[in-house]
Amino acid sequence: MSNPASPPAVDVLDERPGLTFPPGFLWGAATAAYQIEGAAAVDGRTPSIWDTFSHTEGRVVAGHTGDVACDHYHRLGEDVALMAELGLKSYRFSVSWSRVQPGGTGAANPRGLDFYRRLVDELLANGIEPWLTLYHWDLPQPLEDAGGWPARDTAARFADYTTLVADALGDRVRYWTTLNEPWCSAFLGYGSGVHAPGRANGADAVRAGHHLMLGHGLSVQALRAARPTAEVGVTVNLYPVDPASDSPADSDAARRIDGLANRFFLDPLLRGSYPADLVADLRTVTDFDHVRDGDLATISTPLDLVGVNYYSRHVVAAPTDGDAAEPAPSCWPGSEDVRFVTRGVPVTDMGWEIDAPGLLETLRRVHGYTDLPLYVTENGSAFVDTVIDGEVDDVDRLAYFEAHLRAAHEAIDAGVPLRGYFAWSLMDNFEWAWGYTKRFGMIHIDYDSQVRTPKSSAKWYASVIRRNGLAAQ
Ligand code: IFM
Repeated sequence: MSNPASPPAVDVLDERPGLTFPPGFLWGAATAAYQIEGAAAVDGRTPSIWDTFSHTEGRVVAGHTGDVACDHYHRLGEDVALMAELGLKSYRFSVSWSRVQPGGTGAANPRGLDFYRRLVDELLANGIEPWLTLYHWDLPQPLEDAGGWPARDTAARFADYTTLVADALGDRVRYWTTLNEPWCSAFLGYGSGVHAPGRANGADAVRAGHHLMLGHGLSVQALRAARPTAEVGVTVNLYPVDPASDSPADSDAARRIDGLANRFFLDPLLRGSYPADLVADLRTVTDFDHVRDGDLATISTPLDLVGVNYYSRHVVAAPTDGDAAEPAPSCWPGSEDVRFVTRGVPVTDMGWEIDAPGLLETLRRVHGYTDLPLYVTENGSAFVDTVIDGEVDDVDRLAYFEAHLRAAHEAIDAGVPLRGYFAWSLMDNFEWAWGYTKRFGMIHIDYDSQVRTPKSSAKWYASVIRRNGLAAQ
């Protein structure tokens, strides 16, 4: 029992100091074409693998598709005005390959390119730096029909498409990302099949990962040729991977998953080689005969920046007896039976553990690979939002951003050249296999009326941008 004479307790642990970010820190928000644009069959756009996948029964929750999404294609002016109200310094969007080069080969579609020209011009007119991602998972369907990313030729097609976009937009876009999260394209798209195109074959997933990176390298070279002054990078999604215990078996499970999740991409892209232990782990899956002389040199073509997408941490344990039966389709080929463990810490609506220190750890790790400028190109959380009297008070999302920005600031203090941060996402959108059932946005979308409502997190983020940092609490 407390002593009634003592003063009320002061929770000093909850007093957090204000933090200022370096001058010029690039505050942004991100989206992706298929997740927001809609207008799936408008102005010459043809299907991508996500159109096909979402229209296939049983692939996406509740049969949701990106046909309309946030109708951003028709609401570009309103959406850029909302970005300007937020005070965004930069907006990261992706280009729909099927919109600007229907079918994935041949001539450009001028009406598709016009949409992005208008978007970029509107951003620039509002003082917002456009940040263009060339590939956020939406391969033109005919390229999938010709073999998709497991086929080497897709990498060359990606380079052609890059040139076409660079020729059209390179005069007004400074920042370019080739790929977004190649792990998802390769291992969810071709390994477990929970993402488009929905194929489930470990060897195909590994080949797809390699050809995505090859396409990236060719794309960097195409961008350099078309626009020597462009700032070019790639975005990878990374996770700290911890063993559930200090047993050697759990440590080995963590090493294996870290190899597939992180080093599969970081090592070729930034060091020009595949890690030997990863190649050994995958020996029952593939003999890597798809890797040709010169590929790794192309993949590691020098960059100007690296984009890091961070959401959560993996904690893993060794298989228990009996786990190794018939391997089910998996996004962890060769390591299908590793167990993913939950620690009982708070999670988001995706079930992903909230782990802000993991962002610091991840940024320090990438900096260990390279001195290049780093950007957090995505970070955010899904929570169930409720609109009450026209307001959405998303305190959990706001707290998630706040904690991760503190971790980002700690990374800068630790010497990481972190130059910017992009919240995922500007607005609620089509969350892939989850359809519209998961909301990541700072702006609420009513999918019936298309009314946009900035949530509390949006107003808070605007104040962070204004003061270039976090207020004391
Ligand atoms: O919505 C996705 C985005 O497309 C890629 N990064 C992770 C986000 C949340 O799942």
